[in-house]
Amino acid sequence: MSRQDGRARRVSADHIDDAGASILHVDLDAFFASVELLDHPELRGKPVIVGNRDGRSVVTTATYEARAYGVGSAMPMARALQLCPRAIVLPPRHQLYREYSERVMAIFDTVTPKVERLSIDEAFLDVSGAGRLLGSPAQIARHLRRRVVDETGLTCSVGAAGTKFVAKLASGMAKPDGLLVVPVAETQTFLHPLSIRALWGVGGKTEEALTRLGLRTVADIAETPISALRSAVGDAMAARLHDLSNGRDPRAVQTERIEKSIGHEVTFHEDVTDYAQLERELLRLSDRVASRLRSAQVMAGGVAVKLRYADFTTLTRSRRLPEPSSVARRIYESSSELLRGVGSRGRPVRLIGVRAESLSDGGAMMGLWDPDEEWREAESTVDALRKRFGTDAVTAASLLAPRLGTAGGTREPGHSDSENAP
Ligand code: TTP
Ligand code: MG
Repeated sequence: MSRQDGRARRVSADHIDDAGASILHVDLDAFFASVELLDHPELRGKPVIVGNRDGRSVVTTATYEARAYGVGSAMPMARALQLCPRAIVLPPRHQLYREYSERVMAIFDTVTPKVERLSIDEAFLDVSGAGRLLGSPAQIARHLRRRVVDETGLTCSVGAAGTKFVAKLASGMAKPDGLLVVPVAETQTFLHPLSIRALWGVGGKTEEALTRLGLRTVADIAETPISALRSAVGDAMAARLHDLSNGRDPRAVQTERIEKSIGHEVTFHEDVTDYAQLERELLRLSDRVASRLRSAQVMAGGVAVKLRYADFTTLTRSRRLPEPSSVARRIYESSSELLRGVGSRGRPVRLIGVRAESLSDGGAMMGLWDPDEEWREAESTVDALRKRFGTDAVTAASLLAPRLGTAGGTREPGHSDSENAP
């Protein structure tokens, strides 16, 4: 998609047909950086990066002024500072961001009970029932944006549409500090010129396969018979692409959260400095977490990694998954990226943990559009085997063997596990 630097910003005029555009996607602008600016007003208008300066760290987020230089989330810090040498780098203060997140979410909760929190700074709101009290979707969105800025000093962007998928795309285009309403009747016109990458789940191999067929825009996909899509990207992905490109997205705003998170952590008897061993632990923990997600029939929207060093300093890093998942491989991929982002290799670690966050009801999506169908099935088979033969009968390594070669996932002697879903 676009570079998310605000250059392609699209917002709605005051009088727009918003009937039925009652799903709002709200996302705070440059969230961590914007919170920092509240404490450092003298830095307003300057390129500011949030992240650790040390060599191997990555950018957590950056102000739009820094994004103009090409700086973006997850970029190595060293690269970001090459692109924008005069950027001011501030270390993250996660607790503070959580507090602001709670305050913003509490504002959403006063607008409608139908709020689905997606991550620390974004949520879907279904305002179809809120109309009598607060007005039309666009009026509600304006009211909400005003309240968020008045009560917290933070700006957010809102997309309003008939479906979640389109609302989320719209908020992204409205950034920063904008509102974009996609009238329901114009959903197709809105979607069709977009690149295939705008479609949820399209990247990497799927994108390559579609490009090979000569498909470049959403309109191209909408016009392709589903049978042709099936042979290119498989049944589940074809069904999803066919629906999304035609403006259909059956997912409802989900308010119920079964649990807040599911996590496992391990305390080593002897501090670990070997990076490969930490990676192996992540693999094993990811496998456990995923297995519990599946048995609870939920999907994780995000993953967090916790590290406690020998001196007892503890840090957690989290990120959202490209899309909700209950597949060990996905949890592992994200958690190991997080571990890599921490830097400070070689520092003795006493505890490591993996936590699946932003859980949502898996049933709504599974089987409908599920590009990870094969992995999920394989892993479910493992679940069944474990039920019969015990947890250690099938190791994490055997799950992920094709990619990870010899990484051993069996229990290392000399550490204790804890399970800690709240
Ligand atoms: P985003 O909403 O993706 O990004 P943002 O709010 O900084 O910027 P914008 O929405 O205007 O494009 O993520 C919210 C916060 O989550 C972000 O401020 C920092 C954190 N985050 C990470 O820690 N790692 C990541 O890889 C990403 C994408 C975000
Ligand atoms: Mg944001």
